[in-house]
Amino acid sequence: TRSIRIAAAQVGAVHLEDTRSHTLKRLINLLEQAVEKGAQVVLFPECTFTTFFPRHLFADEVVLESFFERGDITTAENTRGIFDRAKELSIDICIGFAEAADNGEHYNACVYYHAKTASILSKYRKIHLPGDFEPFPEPDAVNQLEKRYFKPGNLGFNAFRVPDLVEPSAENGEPIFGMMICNDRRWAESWRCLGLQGVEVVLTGYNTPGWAPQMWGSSSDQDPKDAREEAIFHHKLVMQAHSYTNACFSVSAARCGLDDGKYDLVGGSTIVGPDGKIIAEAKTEEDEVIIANCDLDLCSPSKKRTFDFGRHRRVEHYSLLTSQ
Ligand code: ING
Repeated sequence: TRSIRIAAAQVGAVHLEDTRSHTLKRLINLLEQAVEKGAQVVLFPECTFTTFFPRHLFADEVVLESFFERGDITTAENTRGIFDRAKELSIDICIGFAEAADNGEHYNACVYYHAKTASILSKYRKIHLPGDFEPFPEPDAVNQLEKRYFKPGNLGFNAFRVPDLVEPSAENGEPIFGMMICNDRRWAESWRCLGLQGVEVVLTGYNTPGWAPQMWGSSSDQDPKDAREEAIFHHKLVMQAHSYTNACFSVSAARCGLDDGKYDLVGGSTIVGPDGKIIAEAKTEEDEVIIANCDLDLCSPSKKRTFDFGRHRRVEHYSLLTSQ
């Protein structure tokens, strides 16, 4: 079979004042837990080396730049530790970070690191940036300033084959992975771009507020408990629906918990099968590893029948999708 043991490393609260080394140690600890559970691949959340800083407005450029990684993330001071440990443990990781790119632009990025060759197989830069450029006028608003701090990704949605995870002689060949980040998962286009490349596993890290009425455009007299439950419902809804309609597994890893005791991020890390059913999900909103055996050949029946894109899709009727 082409079964892979894939884990999601959910990361609990990360505070503005937490040191880089403290947070990195937590990530390495999660990696080691995943290895103990037999994981071959571990997904980490979006922007996971620091607190989710796009919720803040920074006047000081130097402070803002401190949240970004520059140069080779596998050898940079603040981040190399997780890649060195992944190499030692021979486990692949997908991990999100804020990228200060060589072209002078800033992106919300993630990489797939292949332990056996100690190399980055693929990099993705978040295309759908939610929220706003300017903060809301209300002083107590929960802001989301990704449009201020990042440029839309310029690498597209690229599926890629990962060597050394299954028997090379297996009929359907090496597993086909794809990556997206947080808000991307709410847009069917992200998934279909990967689905059309035959993707079998979609990896998605996320930071999703449990309470952000201004950003949602909902009235702030909404019951916070209901709002939080709805945020988790919508997260699972899109992971399940798009896994089903693209006949692929999906893995999601939350940055969650109460950053700085006040900024609420929801958990709900999941592993979903090609039938859209949840096969593993986090029980806490803390650091937690979830894991599942993903038999990729379970995607085939749906890719060959119900969602055989070649036989059933009628692209001559879809021009609106790329013209506006
Ligand atoms: N966070 C949120 C997300 O897409 C959001 C932003 C939440 C947008 C809810 C709309 C509704 O999960 C990030 N980082 O994209």
